[in-house]
Amino acid sequence: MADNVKYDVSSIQALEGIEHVRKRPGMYVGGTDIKALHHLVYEVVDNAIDEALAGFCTRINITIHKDSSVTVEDNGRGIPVGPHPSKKDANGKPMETVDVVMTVIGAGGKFGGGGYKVSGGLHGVGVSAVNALSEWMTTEIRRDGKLWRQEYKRGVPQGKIQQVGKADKDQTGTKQTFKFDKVIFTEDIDYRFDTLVQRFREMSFVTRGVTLRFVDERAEREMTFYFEGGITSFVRYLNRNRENLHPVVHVEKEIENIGIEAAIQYTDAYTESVYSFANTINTIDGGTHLTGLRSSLTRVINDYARKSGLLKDADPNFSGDDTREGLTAIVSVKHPGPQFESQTKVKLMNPEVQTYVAQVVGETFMTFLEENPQAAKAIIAKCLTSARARDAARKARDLVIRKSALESLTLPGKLADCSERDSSKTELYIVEGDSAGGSAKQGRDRHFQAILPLRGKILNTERARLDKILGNNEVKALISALGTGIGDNFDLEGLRYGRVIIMTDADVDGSHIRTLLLTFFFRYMPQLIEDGHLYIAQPPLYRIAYKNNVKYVYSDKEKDKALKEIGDKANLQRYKGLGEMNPDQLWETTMNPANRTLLLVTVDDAAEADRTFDMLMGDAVDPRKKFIQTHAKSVRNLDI
Ligand code: 28F
Repeated sequence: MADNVKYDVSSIQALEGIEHVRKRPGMYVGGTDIKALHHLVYEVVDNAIDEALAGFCTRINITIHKDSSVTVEDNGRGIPVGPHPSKKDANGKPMETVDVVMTVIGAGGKFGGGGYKVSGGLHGVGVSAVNALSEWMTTEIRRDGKLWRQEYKRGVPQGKIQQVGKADKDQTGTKQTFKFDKVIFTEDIDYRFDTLVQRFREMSFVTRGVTLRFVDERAEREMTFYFEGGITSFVRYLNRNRENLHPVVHVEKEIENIGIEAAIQYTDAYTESVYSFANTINTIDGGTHLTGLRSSLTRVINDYARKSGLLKDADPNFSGDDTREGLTAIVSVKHPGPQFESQTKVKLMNPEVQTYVAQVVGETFMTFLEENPQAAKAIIAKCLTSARARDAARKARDLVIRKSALESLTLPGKLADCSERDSSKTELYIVEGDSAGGSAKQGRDRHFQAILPLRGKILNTERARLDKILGNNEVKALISALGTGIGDNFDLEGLRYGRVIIMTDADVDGSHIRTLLLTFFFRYMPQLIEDGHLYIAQPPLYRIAYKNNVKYVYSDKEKDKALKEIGDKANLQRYKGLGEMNPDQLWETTMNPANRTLLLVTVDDAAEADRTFDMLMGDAVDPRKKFIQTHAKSVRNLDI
């Protein structure tokens, strides 16, 4: 049938568009890596979310099949079937609507096409880009009592849309199934359950009343999200292990066509957990909506504290940091024309949003304080404590920073340094535990590899502020070994090793220490990460011996594959920790540049760790343990 297809003007443009997407995937989905792969799913789900935000859809089902094809199905109106109102071919004949949506690059996205797109906005490139990057894609539409189907290969329609059955009159919706094109994406990547779950959870929190069901047929796992209370539920969820000071304060208003919603609750925690969303996208770099929320809370709390005499004339105002400690809040805006800082940085820039959010949140929170004096008192007492603690911590930290500048002149005793002095050639392995440290010292190439063993728990103080970590001896040793200083004194010029490699066990403690180190680097030495100096070592999970050969594998998938090839003559050993490997094995598998794989840590990874740190350092022990355990494996893969 494909032979009979004549390409009209729009469809010729579509073909050129498809070619361009396949040639330059980076411009449309941000690359060909695992992030870009997940992007495909978000793009399709975004369309269903849009249909939900428009008020026509209540259920969204997402399924990853065994072959890694993905189905997304909604119970919305269904993409209209029939001629498209504006896209015409060379003969003046209109194109089929579904083909416009599925093949004209930018038709459904932010490049226009009428009717604004609420969800997404950041990607917003349209489902046509997903189609172009898929080996095949099938669209099924239920509408007007009929079931329609259209198929595509690498973005090209395979004939004309066909009616393939009937549907109940009240059964409408859109179903998209696609298989990402292996030719395009980085070899051997696949969807990660946890990454997708995280995104779907966030999406459903900010789209109240929609049930999102996610099934992973590869591992027979599934999750359903439904949040009746929207972001209020989100705040309750975040504070589930914390002691709160008052019920969640919620506000929802529309100003100048911009939907503004916020939910706020203070707890006795030391950290701030504030998340911002623009058109359901988690804006991890914040932006004007977040600034508006924060500034209004600081202003209102100061105003109220003065008025009520809780803050005396002689006391200075609370700083932003003081009013943020223990704050859990979500701000979510729905904007018809969102401006983002750039394609990759997720930061909202529209200036008017700051004013509107500050106004709406300020009014609501002031009213709340006035009507709930007990809660107000508790919040202000918390701010006072935090102001005092911050003052004390600042003094302590300055001391440590000044001292560490001095101490960095002497190298720590436990550092096994390398002989090479040219930092473009040197590597520092930060190793957990003395026994693993011993193997690493013996196994390394001492010419360019230095080893710094850190003892077991770098941090055992519950609920410690990160400031405290600076006083820790292990961390002090790390700072001096690196030679850069920290905080305001940081100087990349001083860096003694071109690569700084975190090497920890693939178990719970290992992932805890890794998270802690990532958080430390993120907060005190971000340039180290930005400049691409920080890595994570990948020790093997198994050793497979057969006949006279030995093979090391780094994932369960690889292990299964290898065992299939070798058969049952194989002798399998699982490595529980680095300490179980002898020095030669450690060198061969994890340290030898010829064989090893290193994961480069990006700022995103570290920011994730920083958020995770919050959760790891929370109050209740059980949920924390559980979190670390369920995430231990994925932390290994940097999917924290
Ligand atoms: C599985 C992912 O993509 N859902 C969608 C709709 C509904 C309409 C629509 C979509 C019409 C003219 C483009 C229906 N009825 N889920 C989805 N649900 N697209 S995608 O319209 C597309 C536009 O050009 C829809 C009336 N208006 C819109």
